Amino acid sequence: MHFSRTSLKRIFSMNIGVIAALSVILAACGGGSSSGGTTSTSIHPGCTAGSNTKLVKVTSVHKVGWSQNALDGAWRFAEEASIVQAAKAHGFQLLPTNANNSDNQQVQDIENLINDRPDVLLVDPHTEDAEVKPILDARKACIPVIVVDRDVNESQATPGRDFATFVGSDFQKQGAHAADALIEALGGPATKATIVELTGTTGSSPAILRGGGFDGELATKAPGIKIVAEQTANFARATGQQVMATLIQQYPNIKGVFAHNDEMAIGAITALKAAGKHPGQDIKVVSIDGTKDAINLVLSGEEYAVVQSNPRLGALTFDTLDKYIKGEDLPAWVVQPDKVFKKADGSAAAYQPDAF
Ligand code: GYE
Repeated sequence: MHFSRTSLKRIFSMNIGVIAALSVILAACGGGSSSGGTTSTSIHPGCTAGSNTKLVKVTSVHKVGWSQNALDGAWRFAEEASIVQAAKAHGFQLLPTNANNSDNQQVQDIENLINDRPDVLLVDPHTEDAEVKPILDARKACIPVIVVDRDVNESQATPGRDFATFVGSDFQKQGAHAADALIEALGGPATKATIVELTGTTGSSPAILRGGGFDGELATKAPGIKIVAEQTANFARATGQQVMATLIQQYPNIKGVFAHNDEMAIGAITALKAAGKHPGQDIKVVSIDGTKDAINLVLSGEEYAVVQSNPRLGALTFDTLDKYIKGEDLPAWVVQPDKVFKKADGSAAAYQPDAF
């Protein structure tokens, strides 16, 4: 198509006119940040800027913002696929972001998503405190938030007010189950032994709660089993291997390892073998998640047990969103139930085909 200079100019000035008219309409609707009674999809009817999330009426959803904290391993890939699939099944447009394990990046991602005016925002916070502010900003912009997988610090952001609800696992219970499995592996509650704990990303809700659940259960059920070192390996396999390589030199007599996730346990097992140990025989290893790699180590006997942390949160999250749209009362926490997988009782073999 070919336009003369003058016709181009006319089209241009016509568009300016349309844009100006649209801006007036948007401004009259409360356009960006405040006041209720609007027909715009960006501001939900009846929402006053900064009001209680419960009062944000979302009658129809088209655009869903999704702030993922990282895409760095089997667990996160499985979670991402599950969210993408569930959004598609609902016919929603998903706006995905990936913060690459950076709090600064995730804060920026959430602020950018707020500017995209989604109808609802899903956030999987990297750590408990850092993403509080942008979540509160979303509420102020009348965009309801569902916190998924990792929780936000609930003393700073309250479910049912600042965000709709939290959908995720009971990390504290996972930690307690891991302790029970390790106690069993080491010979029962009367055992005397030393162990080490590889912790997840510092300040993240799974690291805080898995650590608390494990340490508490161990201290009450088997006080003769002592944790001689607790060190972070950031939920990462390579870091788990490095940290374990150092720890096994410092503490050559340990009898057990608890890793906050499978990736770190797999790295630790590699390091233990390189140091001449025989995981499954002289050192018992327990971790959390349920990846295929870890379940295979349970089946080969190198890991004693894996506590499940189900990453397939998509269906539960979008069912929760459906309830929110219908105006149903949501609990403060929608719990994703988890199991424990061991070789001895056949549970690891039964689960293996479904592992991620
Ligand atoms: O255990 C780990 C991932 O937040 C529960 O994050 C999740 C944890 C999971 O990096 O593998």
